[in-house]
Amino acid sequence: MTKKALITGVTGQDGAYLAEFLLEKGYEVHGIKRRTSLFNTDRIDHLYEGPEVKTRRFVLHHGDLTDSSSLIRIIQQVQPDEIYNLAAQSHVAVSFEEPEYTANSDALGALRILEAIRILGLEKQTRFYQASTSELFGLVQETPQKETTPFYPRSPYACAKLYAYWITINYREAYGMYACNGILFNHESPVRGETFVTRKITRALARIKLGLQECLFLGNMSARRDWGHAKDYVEMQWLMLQQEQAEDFVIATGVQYSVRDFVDAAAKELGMAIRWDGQGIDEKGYDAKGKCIVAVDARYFRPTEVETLLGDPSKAKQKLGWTPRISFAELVAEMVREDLKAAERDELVKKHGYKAMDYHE
Ligand code: NDP
Ligand code: GDR
Repeated sequence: MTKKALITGVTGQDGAYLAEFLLEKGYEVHGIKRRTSLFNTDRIDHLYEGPEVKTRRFVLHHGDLTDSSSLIRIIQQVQPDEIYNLAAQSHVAVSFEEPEYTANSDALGALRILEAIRILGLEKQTRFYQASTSELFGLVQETPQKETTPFYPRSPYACAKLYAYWITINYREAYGMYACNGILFNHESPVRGETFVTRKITRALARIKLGLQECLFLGNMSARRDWGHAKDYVEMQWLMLQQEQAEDFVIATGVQYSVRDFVDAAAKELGMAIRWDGQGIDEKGYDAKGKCIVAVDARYFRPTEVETLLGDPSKAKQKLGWTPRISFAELVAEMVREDLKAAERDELVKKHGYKAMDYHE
């Protein structure tokens, strides 16, 4: 029997990698996307199989985590073996500006799916994965962080995800559902959203190199993160749903770098040496000609910051046999390579007198 998976947040970074991974495994994959005024399926367009509905193994449904009716309808129609709840307002800084919406989608969204499973009587049939986060550790109480480390959320995003984490465990214990949390540390890729710091850096430096942009403005460059590759991490999401018993796992590389280290690594990949000057809010980076190409902009500081995160993935290694394959250096190199290609395309467009695509944060 072909297994059926339902992915919320299929148009996002992880959703796209997971859909591709599950299709390769032979699954029928259903994805929930929300209605948008512009196309937002760039990351999954390559998975589209043509108009013949009967033979398609990749199917999209319109729905929204803030709309129970759509979730119940889709789950009833698909009767999935596995649900991966990846949809979220996932930007920590934005959550300070939209705290109520973030709670609605990220906290109550998980509850709505769990309730839909229960209302439809699928508790024993449908396995549930919740995209939990290292942001739960926030103001860290122990280093490195593992499954038993106490949480201390530091943003409306992390507070919402804390509710989703516990409601997943509660439904597992109350109703015997196979429901689990993957506590994932930061993971990136060439299709990472452009406003997360890694992608912002690789995209901006590539454009600066080609003269399409003057300067890269960042917030807290001392923040330290445990960065992995999204492609590695979605495999673990699947593995977590293939165990005999549902359990929660930390997924991380066990290695930590600062934002500034990431800038240096990306610049090196592009053959751009950066000379640093100052500290904290004065910090600036200059190129070989003495031109300032990286500077701090206080607009990107957060009201409460997560300064440092470092994961201990021992449990996942031992019980899931999971280890990350792609190194930090390979991740940076791949992201830089893809953003340089995109910048070259923009350069060509500009050379022919057209306005290149741009975005504003
Ligand atoms: P993205 O921001 O790239 O993708 C989020 C997805 O959720 C998009 O498809 C988005 O749709 C969708 N979405 C947002 N709000 C709603 C809503 N109300 N209803 C339906 N869909 C919605 O996130 P990632 O792929 O990076 O992350 C996946 C999940 O993992 C998220 O829950 C995130 O919080 C969590 N996580 C991510 C980590 C990371 O480092 N990447 C680490 C730990 C946890 P649209 O395309 O329309 O915006
Ligand atoms: P994070 O990722 O908040 O860890 O959440 P992000 O890349 O946004 O920030 C990482 C660190 O870099 C600092 N920073 C900046 N961040 C952004 N976005 N833009 C800047 O200009 C900038 N300058 C410095 C931040 O302050 C922070 O310390 C991500 C998301 O994917 C979440 O959904 C997920 O749960 C966590 O990772 C694990």
